Amino acid sequence: MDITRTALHWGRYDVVADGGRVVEVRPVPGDTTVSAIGPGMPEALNAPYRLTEPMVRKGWLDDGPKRGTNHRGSEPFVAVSWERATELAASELRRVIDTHGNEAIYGGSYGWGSAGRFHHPQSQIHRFLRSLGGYTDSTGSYSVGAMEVILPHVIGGDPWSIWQRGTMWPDIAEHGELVVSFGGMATKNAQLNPGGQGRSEQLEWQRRARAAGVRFVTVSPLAGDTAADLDAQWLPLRPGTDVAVMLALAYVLQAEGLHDREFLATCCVGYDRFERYVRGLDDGRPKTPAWAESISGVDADAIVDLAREMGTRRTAVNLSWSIQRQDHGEQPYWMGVVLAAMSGSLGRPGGGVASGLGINKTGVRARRWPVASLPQGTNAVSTSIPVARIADALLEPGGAYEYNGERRTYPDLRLVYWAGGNPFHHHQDLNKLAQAWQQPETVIAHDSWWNPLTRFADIVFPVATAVERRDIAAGASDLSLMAMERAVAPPEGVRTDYDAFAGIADLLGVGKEFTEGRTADEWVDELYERTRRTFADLGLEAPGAAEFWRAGGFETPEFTSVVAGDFGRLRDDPDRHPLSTPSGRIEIFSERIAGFGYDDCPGHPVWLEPHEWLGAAATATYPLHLLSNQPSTRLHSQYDGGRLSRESKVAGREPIAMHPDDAARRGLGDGDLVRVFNDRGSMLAGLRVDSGQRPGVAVIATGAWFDPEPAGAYARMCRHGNPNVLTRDQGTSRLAQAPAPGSTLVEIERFDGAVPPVRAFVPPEIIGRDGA
Ligand SMILES: Nc1nc2c(c(=O)[nH]1)N[C@H]1C(S)=C(S)[C@@H](COP(=O)(O)OP(=O)(O)OC[C@H]3O[C@@H](n4cnc5c(=O)[nH]c(N)nc54)[C@H](O)[C@@H]3O)O[C@H]1N2
Ligand SMILES: Nc1nc2c(c(=O)[nH]1)N[C@H]1C(S)=C(S)[C@@H](COP(=O)(O)OP(=O)(O)OC[C@H]3O[C@@H](n4cnc5c(=O)[nH]c(N)nc54)[C@H](O)[C@@H]3O)O[C@H]1N2
Ligand SMILES: [Mo]
Repeated sequence: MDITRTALHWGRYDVVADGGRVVEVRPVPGDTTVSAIGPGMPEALNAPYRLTEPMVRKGWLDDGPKRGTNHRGSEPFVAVSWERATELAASELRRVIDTHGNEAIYGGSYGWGSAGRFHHPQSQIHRFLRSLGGYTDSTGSYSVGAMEVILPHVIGGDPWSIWQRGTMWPDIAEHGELVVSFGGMATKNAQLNPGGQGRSEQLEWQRRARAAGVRFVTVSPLAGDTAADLDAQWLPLRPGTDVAVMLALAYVLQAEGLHDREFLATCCVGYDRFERYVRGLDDGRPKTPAWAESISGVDADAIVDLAREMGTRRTAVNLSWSIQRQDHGEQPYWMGVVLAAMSGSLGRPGGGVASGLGINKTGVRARRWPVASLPQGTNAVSTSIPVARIADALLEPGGAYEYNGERRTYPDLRLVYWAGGNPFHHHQDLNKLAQAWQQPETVIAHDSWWNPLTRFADIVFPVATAVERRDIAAGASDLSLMAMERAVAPPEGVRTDYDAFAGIADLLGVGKEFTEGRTADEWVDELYERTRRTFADLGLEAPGAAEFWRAGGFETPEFTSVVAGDFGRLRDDPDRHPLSTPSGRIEIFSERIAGFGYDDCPGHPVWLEPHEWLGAAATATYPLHLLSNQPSTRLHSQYDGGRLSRESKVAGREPIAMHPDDAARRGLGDGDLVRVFNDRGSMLAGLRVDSGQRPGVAVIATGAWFDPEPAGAYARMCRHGNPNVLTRDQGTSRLAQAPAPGSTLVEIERFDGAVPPVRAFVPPEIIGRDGA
């Protein structure tokens, strides 16, 4: 038995290997915060659906690259040698670049990968494609796509700056009195940290704030979105109606004179126009608590009480990321800032506005010591698409769209190269994506498993997992710099992303540019030395390499002490400390956005009905609102075949929860196999009856591997429960064009058909070996 310590997004573990196979993954002794995802990994690492040789889709191999008429996702594969796969990928990249130019390559490759500064797959693919002359990239994220575009207009700064500028836990614990969370602070979302979780500190800080007397309010369709021991008050609402509740809170603050007039006048612009809207002076519709109750279902008296409390106590408004992953997702974020500005707490310690408290290390600390990463070079192609417009881009080359004040056209994409991320997990309306995915001439993908991404590819490179590589891990705002020792060698036939790219780069004559003559291990050592030098320049002595690897890591001190953010400085002296908005103030009204002329995102925050919600006419056919939130048993689709996730399934499918009244009305019971459907698609799921959610709402986690039924009466139904067969592929608005899976209506019935087995973990048909 060999025991090796490593770090993953979900914590630090000791990996136990026997005969070159991982047999156990156990938490580092003494760490009680670590996630249960780790111990379930061996099943997936050694699974029969692990990729152990390069594969090429039969149709692509026989007919060569074709446009539009492909059958990706339903054809068998042919196993090939690494040499052959490398040659095929290199000559195809050469052909596409020579015939169509580098812009024809889509290398946006959105998504997560594994922990590690060097082997981070997106850094690898971007460096590789840049060494070839560039590619069409993606902008923004599925996480906070609407926030990233709206907040720079409203509070200035870079798209994620709220992460550092929002209210922090240490301040809340010391000075705060009330935290009002729209979308809660689900404890499941604290078990991860992108880049590597040292020790999870999120829940500890929540408890400290509670112990210091802070009161919590959760505005959310689910009671369980806040830890039980915080004794939060639960205000259940209809999904997608947060803006209505916030507007009514603003109405009460204004009507009772509790709004911070001086701050609104000196540190903000446009309050007067917004106030006219709140009072209904132009549209004849005052945004009263009764009005908000009719939309959101939140009790009007509770809104009045909450507004009074917000206007008189030190309050932090917390905006979960889920509330902007929906139709008009820009509005709750804009309105959340305005509400904080009105409350009198913005710019005062422990009060104000935060985004994503509860997730990862949000609010724990603003920064960590800077750690070196693989340099990516510059992209010679400037074209990019908003990340969630991928299906539209593939379907409409040259098609026009609007984005953040610009009129743009989609590039003509011929080749898609993916390493890190899984579009058949993260994208909406997967039936539409599966169709769009037939357009490009070639799809190349790297992954470790036969999952939906690799099944829908032409050339597949089988790559090593995090426990099969040596690297250095450092998570966002984490104090730990962690050694990732290689626990086992990759299985026979498996190589790293780096070696795959280096091989192709060599054939294309840019091997030296890509590798700089270093092996992967030499790069890791180089990155550690670069990190040490940076730390030393900033006055911190890190251990030498030998000591770092011997000790398994290095704990840094705090990088900066928590300081009152720039909203505090703005409040103190707005002329001396303006924000980087056009006015230098918080833009309650934005002339720039108003100038874009978008009816789906006008000049100040407004309530706009989502396309699908519980108040829509479509509820006559699809009466349930489907939430697809982050899984507690996985990181997205990663380790869906691991033990924790497999054991959570109901009737062999992803569990879906609904209220007892909704279940009773349909004659459904706990454990039933159900069919969930709307006009876009359908899926099977296993029913859990749960009174901890608002009636009318069904909840299923994202991440079950997409498993479409090939033919017959239920053709294209996902047999396994991937909710993205049901979600709508439509941008939040013309401003951000961000994904909006949160606005989805469905109906649910018992599944009475012949029960199809789940085949997500059964490899596709492999017919022969090329050249053998
Ligand atoms: N309906 C709905 N959809 C959603 C969301 C939602 O709330 N509802 N949430 C959205 C959000 S916030 C996000 S961030 C996305 C997440 O979407 P993704 O980030 O695409 O999801 P993952 O499952 O983490 O995909 C990571 C993939 O990379 C592979 N991988 C891991 N390590 C490596 C590596 O070292 N090399 C290579 N080549 N591959 C590797 C994994 O096997 C996996 O297939 O989903 C979005 N989609
Ligand atoms: N275990 C685990 N943790 C994760 C991840 C994971 O895959 N697994 N993913 C990570 C990533 S990439 C991200 S981006 C973050 C995402 O963080 P979030 O987007 O905040 O997480 P979600 O779980 O999607 O949503 C949180 C809650 O919001 C509530 N909600 C949904 N719609 C509405 C609404 O309209 N109004 C209100 N008020 N509430 C609503 C739901 O009840 C849901 O449980 O989580 C991170 N943490
Ligand atoms: Mo995310």
